[in-house]
Amino acid sequence: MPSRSNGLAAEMEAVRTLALVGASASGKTSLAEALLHEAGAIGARGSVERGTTVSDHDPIEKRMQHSLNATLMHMAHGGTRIHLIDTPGGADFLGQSLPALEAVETAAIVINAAAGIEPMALRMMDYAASRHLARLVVVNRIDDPAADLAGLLAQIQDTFGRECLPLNLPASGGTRVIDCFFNREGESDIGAVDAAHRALVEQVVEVDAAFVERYLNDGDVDAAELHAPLEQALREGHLIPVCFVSARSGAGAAEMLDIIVKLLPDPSEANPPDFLLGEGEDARPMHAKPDPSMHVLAHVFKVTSDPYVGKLGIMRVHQGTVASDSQLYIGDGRKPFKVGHLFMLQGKDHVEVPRAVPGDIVAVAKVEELQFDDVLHDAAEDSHVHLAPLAFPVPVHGLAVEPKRHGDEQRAWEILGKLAAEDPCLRIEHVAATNETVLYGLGELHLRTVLERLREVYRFEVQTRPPRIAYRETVTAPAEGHHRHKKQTGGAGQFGEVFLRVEPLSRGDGFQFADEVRGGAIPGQFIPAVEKGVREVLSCGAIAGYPVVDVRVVVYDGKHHSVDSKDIAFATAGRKAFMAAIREARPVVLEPIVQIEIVAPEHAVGDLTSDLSSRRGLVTGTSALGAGAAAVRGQVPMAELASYQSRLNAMTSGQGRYTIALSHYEAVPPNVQQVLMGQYRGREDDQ
Ligand SMILES: Nc1nc2c(ncn2[C@@H]2O[C@H](COP(=O)(O)OP(=O)(O)OP(=O)(O)O)[C@@H](O)[C@H]2O)c(=O)[nH]1
Ligand SMILES: [Mg+2]
Repeated sequence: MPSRSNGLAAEMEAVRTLALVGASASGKTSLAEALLHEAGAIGARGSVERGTTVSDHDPIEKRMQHSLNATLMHMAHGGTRIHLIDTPGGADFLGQSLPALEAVETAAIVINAAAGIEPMALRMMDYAASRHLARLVVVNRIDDPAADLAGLLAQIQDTFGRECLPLNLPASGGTRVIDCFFNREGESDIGAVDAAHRALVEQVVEVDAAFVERYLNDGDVDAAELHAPLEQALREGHLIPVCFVSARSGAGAAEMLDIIVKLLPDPSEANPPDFLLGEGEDARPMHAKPDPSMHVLAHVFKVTSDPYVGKLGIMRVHQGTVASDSQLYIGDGRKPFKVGHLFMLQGKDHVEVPRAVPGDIVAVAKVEELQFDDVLHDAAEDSHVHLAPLAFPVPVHGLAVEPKRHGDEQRAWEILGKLAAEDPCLRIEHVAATNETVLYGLGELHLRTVLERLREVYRFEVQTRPPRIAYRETVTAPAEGHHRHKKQTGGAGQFGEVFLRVEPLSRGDGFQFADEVRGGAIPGQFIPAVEKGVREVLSCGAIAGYPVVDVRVVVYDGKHHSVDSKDIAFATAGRKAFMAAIREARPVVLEPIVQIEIVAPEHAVGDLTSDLSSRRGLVTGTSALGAGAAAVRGQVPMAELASYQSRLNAMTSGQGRYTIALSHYEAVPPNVQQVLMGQYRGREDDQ
């Protein structure tokens, strides 16, 4: 009789994990539906248009007819359990699609046969390669008469390499597919099956000299014997198989299930994920072992919380077996939690399961401490294990938000904080310089869906506007300032007099304060008060109301009075002397300049560069990225990027994306400075 652990090992070998990734509208959600239907997991096949798919179950997804979240599904085929993750194809939702790659052995890059290779397919291919995943190219929509399948296959090989070889081919006008791995007979819509079979077998045997020899001697090797070299080729990226399917007609869906079960790696056949043991610079690489009898290592790659269902943590088990009575620790936390009910998800539905082996993707409910990217374990030595971080795009698209109802600020902060904790590409920040709460995301669409969720799920209304620009003030020449503060009111008076000078510092040097008062003209005990007064100006500004930076202040003389001098008098004198000095020191307003990188179709490059110049920008380089895409890099003032995404959409038919990162601060042109100073005087006058 097999021991319990052998039984679990067999259970693990019968698990496959697959993430559907690739461009928006390539048909991932429809394909998930076709696969679930083919495997018998659902009765009728739903459609994206009618809002009846298992995957797009969120009301906002249904309305938009696009996926916005990574959705988990599972099905059984040929005694094997398949975990399928459908991801959104929109570049605004990389915070959902990228973590899915941490939970699977195989990334299936779905390509819309009528649209060709789109930028998201390139991006996902790169991400999957960087995580050492097995990759499968799925050409969807073979029913579409507009599709040139032979041309597309050639383009796939040009773009992703000659190791992209079909496992099956479209036939009978795209109404079915013919296998070309196990089978070598027949004629497809795009060429003879035999030729495709040979190309595939030759590629696979290349990873093992013994097989090369057999192939050369016998002219073929039985595909049934090629399992080990096939898995090796997938692990090493020596083979990127291609399969054809129509999610709409279902042609190729059964064959795709067979491919998943028979050819794609089980958890023990894939490259182990890159874990790190230790913190910071001392962290060293560590591999989890896909062994159900070892201690547990599981990674939380998604959390969701909503007011109705509560919190759900979704984890991929990498090592050991998690059962409902398991006690698991979260990272370096000291108190374990009891797993309780374990669920496999089918879209919005839950199915309770008794345990999860390596490869399984399961959810636990109502564990409030669980956070995105946590590692769960049951052994003390694993308390400092992390998954190697993913290179998430930095959210730079900002929107200032304010609750419609006064007094709701704290609640807004809490709910937005919760949403940001679920999405690694969403950030919420209180910007002290402008006193605003700013939500940063990957694009307008991203933020719009967050605000819709806020409104529909949390019933919370906010007003939004473009964030204020974080201008700064500084000086460009040395100058002197003086102020005598004298107040005589009935009893004790106030007296303090300060002479100081300001000097410009290099950009980024901040603020320096020096005391060069000789002979006790200002007694030492009052110097901190002078500095305090000076520092008040630092945050409020002297000419346009923005923080003052990169300036050195030297207090060198003053006067005091033995009775009337006090801290408040010197603070006032210091503040006013500093303001006076700044106004004499050729002050300027500085603005943030960002590095921008725009990725867009090549034909738009001319428009993009001239548009950047018209925004006071500087183009520093352009380069071709392959597959008709190009990158434009440059520098541009942040203030010129308000609603840039819509302009970019117009110039690139919605294909363009941009990222920005703060580069440095630079003086604004004199006309802009006049405007900013005018607005400040306006505000001052109002008060
Ligand atoms: N003709 C045809 N249409 C398809 C096929 N697969 C999907 N579609 C249609 O293409 C559109 C987009 O399909 P989805 O399944 O939502 O695409 P997706 O990749 O999930 O898109 P995102 O969720 O935005 O990433 C829908 O209108 C589908 O009905 C197919 O095989 N053939
Ligand atoms: Mg979808």
